[in-house]
Amino acid sequence: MQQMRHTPHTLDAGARGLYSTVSADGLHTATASRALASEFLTSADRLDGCPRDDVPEVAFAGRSNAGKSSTLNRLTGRRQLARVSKTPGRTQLINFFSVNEGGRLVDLPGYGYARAAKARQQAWGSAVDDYLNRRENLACLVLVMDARHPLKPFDRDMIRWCTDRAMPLLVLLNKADKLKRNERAKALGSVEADLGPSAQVLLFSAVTGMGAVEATAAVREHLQRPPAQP
Ligand SMILES: Nc1nc2c(ncn2[C@@H]2O[C@H](COP(=O)(O)OP(=O)(O)OP(=O)(O)O)[C@@H](O)[C@H]2O)c(=O)[nH]1
Ligand SMILES: [Mg+2]
Repeated sequence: MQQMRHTPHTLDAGARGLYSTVSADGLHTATASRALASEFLTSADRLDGCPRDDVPEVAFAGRSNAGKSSTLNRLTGRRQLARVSKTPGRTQLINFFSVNEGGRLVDLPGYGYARAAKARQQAWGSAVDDYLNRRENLACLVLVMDARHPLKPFDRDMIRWCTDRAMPLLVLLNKADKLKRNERAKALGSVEADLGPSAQVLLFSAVTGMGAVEATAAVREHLQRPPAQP
């Protein structure tokens, strides 16, 4: 098993923002919402390149450009841990990050990146499909959607995939900073009504930190649990 490093690192303004949103209700909340300090571990372009051990993983899936890598950075308190880009298709490999307190975060390539060559798109797609269908380490899927354009066909496929396997699902309506207050409430209400009680749905912004305390606590809980049985 790969040794996890406990390298000290500096929290950036994002992580401090995460702390400052913790109110006075005590140490427990502060611990549960602390950023998930992490280090890059490795990348894989297919399933057999993934780490071989039984460390639980929480994977970030979603359409290209939805903000998966930005979300991972927000939750780890490190602005540049996973690579972010305005151009869709930035993340092209399955990227693994070791969480210092245990578990791993996995940044998946996005779906629906039209400008990539078809053959490459299919190669990424099959690596992600294999990861989702065969990776026994997977403990929870975080589905990142653009709050302005939720529940596209790919998102629905992912939700169905989770429901069919009883895979824990956390849905983040990212880029909520781009919505007005009433639009946020509407987006949250309609996605919650659509999904029912099987998934936790949060308004989120990787940029402002909205929803980060709740999302961090949810992810942390899944990282501490053994992976679901296949
Ligand atoms: N306003 C706003 N922009 C965001 C937010 N999250 C991400 N972005 C921007 O959206 C773009 C895509 O972000 P990424 O994190 O690279 O998206 P991704 O889902 O990892 O994309 P792929 O790796 O291509 O699949 C970047 O320009 C980010 O700065 C957010 O919460 N609010
Ligand atoms: Mg990415």
